[in-house]
Amino acid sequence: MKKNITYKILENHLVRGELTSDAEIGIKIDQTLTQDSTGTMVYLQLEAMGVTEIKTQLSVAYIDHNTLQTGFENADDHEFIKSVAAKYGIVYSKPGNGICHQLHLENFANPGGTLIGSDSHTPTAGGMGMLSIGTGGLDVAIAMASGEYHLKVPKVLNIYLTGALSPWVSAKDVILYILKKLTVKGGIGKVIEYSGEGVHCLSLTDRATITNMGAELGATSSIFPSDSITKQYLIAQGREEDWVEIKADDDAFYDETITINLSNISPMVAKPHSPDNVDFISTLPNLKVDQVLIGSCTNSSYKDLMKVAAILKGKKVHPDISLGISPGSSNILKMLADNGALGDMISAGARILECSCGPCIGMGQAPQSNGISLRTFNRNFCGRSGTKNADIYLLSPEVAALSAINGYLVDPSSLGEEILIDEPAYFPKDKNYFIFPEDGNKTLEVKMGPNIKPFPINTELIDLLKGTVVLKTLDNITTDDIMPSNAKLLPYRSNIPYLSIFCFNTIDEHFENKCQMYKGGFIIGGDNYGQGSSREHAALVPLYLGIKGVIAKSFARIHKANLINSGILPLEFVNPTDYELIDETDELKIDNIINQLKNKKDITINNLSKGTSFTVKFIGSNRDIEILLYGGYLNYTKTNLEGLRNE
Ligand code: MIC
Ligand code: SF4
Repeated sequence: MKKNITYKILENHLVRGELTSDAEIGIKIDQTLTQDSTGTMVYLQLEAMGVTEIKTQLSVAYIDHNTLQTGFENADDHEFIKSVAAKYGIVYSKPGNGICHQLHLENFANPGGTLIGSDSHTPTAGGMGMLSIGTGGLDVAIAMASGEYHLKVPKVLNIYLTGALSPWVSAKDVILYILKKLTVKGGIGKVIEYSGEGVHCLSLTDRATITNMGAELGATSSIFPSDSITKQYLIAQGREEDWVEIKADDDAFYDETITINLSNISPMVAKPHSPDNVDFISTLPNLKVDQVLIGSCTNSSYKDLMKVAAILKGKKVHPDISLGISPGSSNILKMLADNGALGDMISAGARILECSCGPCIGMGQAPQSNGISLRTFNRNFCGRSGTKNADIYLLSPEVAALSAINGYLVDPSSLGEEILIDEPAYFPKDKNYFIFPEDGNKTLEVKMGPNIKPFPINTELIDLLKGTVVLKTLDNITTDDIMPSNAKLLPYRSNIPYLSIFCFNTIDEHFENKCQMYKGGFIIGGDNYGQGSSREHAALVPLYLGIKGVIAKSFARIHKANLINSGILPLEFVNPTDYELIDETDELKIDNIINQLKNKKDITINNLSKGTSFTVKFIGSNRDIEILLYGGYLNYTKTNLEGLRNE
């Protein structure tokens, strides 16, 4: 069979199973990354496995999400991560260095390699032809311990790009256009592979913007070929030796192909409150704006920020607007400082923020009440900005900068000649924010601050499950809904008991009380339950509160894996209309669950309150079933790790 890029990389890394559509395989993982808000849990889990060494070629621990340090909690978490990094030989990226995905692209990602990361936007490295997948933290810990990651062979969707971008249309518009077409569910179970002559008009960081937001499509990963543009970027980063050509065979097999003519795309915007609520900017004339934020792992590259600086040069930010800019990395910030672009931004009246995720994860810059905020970020879920009644619009850096001057959302289509910025021929090689294992203090002592609390571990599955429906949700529930993140809560990512008070807070502020009252139970969900981030807190906190199962119409990939990893049953309605017949507070009972799971039969659930029954199914591999029987992946791994490492 003529191979696509995804299959080529999977084949080169295959250590278990057969590379056929839908089969469960194990692949060798070359690199892992973590960030601080998921990282503490990852390293607690690694410690809990009792391993003495890690098996990956490279693992990096970035500190980028919570760098505010409003109390001791975060600084303690950073110290914990730093001490574990020193113990295991993990590269540590200090706060201030930048956003994990931008930094990984600059410093470590390599074409043809495999990467998993405890952050949903890990596929950013797919812009460089690396097969990179966002996973829950435990998957990363286990990949470090065993060198392996298990996944179902994804379908491969080829997006064939023709034409070229029109003036003032950028990579952000391309991915927003695709989101409009495919929706937040369109990528589930798929790797999205880009091909066609249109690929050649996209720079390396343009490609990374597109693969980054493949996460918003629910895709397992997104990937571009590695070509002369990739090579040029690696040369500029002083890493030419990392370049290899990666391309699909002529007439490669794809499960599906969509053709998109780049020339047909106009400037786009994602309207509140979902990244797929996309429209042409021209449909929103006269939108008065209060705040503009430029940055995040999607759009904080050198090229993006140079365009912004060129637009702001000699102009003034509108009096009614607060403009914030957070560069993706310290090296980008240095380049902007050295070439005068930073001065142009400051002269225009921009607020320069730290090189970190910052407002993208609600760490500061919450908009005013009912505020309108334009952002170059990737998610605009309700409440994520820190202001529940604010309206967040996602768009390109160019349009963000133009609007910051104008005071209104600007449609750039009629502006004529656009500003063109090339990738630089040379990036600085300062690496002083990194601590490499050879430079670090080789102490084996792990530093645990008082805010780092034990995390819940499930027990073996029991045969009779009984419980109350504590919550029934609508479709597309996000992990931001399940376990909100903001400046007040992010400091507690290593304190599950405290976080539990806020579980589902934006949907039902009594959720935690109800869980206490009913001693846990079940959640009923709609379609695409758990979309968005990789945070396993959205499974660990419900586990802590006694949730035994989530019964939904369908699940988002990473969250479903996190539920399995925690030993919480993710069950799907056989007949989705049964969803309508269940209410909160109904008592549910599942008999003989172990055999029903093992036999892979539809599972009968009795609704004791209504005197009815309905059927659900568990969609997963034999291995997933084993993990559930053990009460989660950590229990399973503790028993099976030696086997895994020795094979
Ligand atoms: C996000 O963008 O939602 C986050 C914050 O980066 C998350 C990780 C987290 O919740 O810590 C993600 O994308 O996985
Ligand atoms: Fe950070 Fe935002 Fe990117 Fe998540 S999406 S990694 S919070 S910049």
